[in-house]
Amino acid sequence: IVSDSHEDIGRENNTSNLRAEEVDPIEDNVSVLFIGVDESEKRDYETASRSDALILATFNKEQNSIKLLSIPRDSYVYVPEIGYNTKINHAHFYGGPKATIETVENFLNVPVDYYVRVNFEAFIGVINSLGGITYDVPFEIYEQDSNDNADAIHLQPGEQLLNGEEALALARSRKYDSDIERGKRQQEIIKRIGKKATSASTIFKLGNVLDAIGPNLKTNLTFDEMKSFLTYGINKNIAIEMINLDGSGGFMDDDLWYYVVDEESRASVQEELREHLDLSISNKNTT
Ligand code: C30
Repeated sequence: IVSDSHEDIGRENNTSNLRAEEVDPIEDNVSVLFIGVDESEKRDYETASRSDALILATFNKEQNSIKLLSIPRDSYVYVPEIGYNTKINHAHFYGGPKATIETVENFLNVPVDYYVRVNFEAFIGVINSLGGITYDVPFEIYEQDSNDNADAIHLQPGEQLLNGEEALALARSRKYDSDIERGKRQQEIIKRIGKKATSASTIFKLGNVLDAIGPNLKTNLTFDEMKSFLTYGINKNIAIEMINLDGSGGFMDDDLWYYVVDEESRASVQEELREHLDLSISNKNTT
């Protein structure tokens, strides 16, 4: 059923190079990288889009807990696909989900088992198929819609039900504060999507949703694996924790802004996520 959405990235046994053996998303503690790209019907970048939202989720089955790490899109990191440092969101431009996953794995030394990539249309489709998500909008927002029409979306502050276009505007908006704060809103949005998709009142027809969204969503999860993730979350009290990478530095080069993640923060996040996945706290590539 998911032929239009399913896409492996060519790893042996669909397994991360940082894994000693294959993992099972139902039994094991695994990670999922959510990738939001700056592509829409209007922009039509084909594969040459950037990942402006990058959120790594780790699942711990015994603890019933999920950690959501937001990785700032301007982070200055080594991109193995091209062999030099640049913005993390450019990895996707050069080599899609595969290059993005390799970059995140190299940066954090944490295996990325699965990815789910959405463009603007897929994101809108997911939210609308859930009947919207509730969100406490922090301030009045005027934002572009998915076709980049200026100020087409206008939100008032306060808890409210957002449709797909409105949630997208919230996920993209950064002019009122910063990309870092935008990343925090994206974490909260993913949490809301997850809660709604697994709530008793929502009959989430995954098959119909994926059919409607088609190739705008790409994932190396099979249909059954996606289904089991959702089933796992139903009626469970799962603790969801947000994590962020601190950065004290940044620099401009050729008119582009780069964010520099503090080495200490990178190391402590790495340790926290490896522990959450039940991996040994070890140095690079010694999983
Ligand atoms: C069962 C399982 C495992 C899954 C089930 C399904 C689930 C749970 C799916 C979850 C949905 C997913 C995968 C979500 C992914 C993560 C999120 C939250 C994605 C949200 C949005 C998205 C699709 C992509 C990211 C879009 C972002 C953040 C930015 C792109 C600004 C320019 C130059 C100006 C421009 C200005 C604004 C809005 N724009 O938007 O417009 O390109 O943003 O900051 O680059 O541009 O600056 O200065 O020209 O107008 O201010 P943008 P920009």
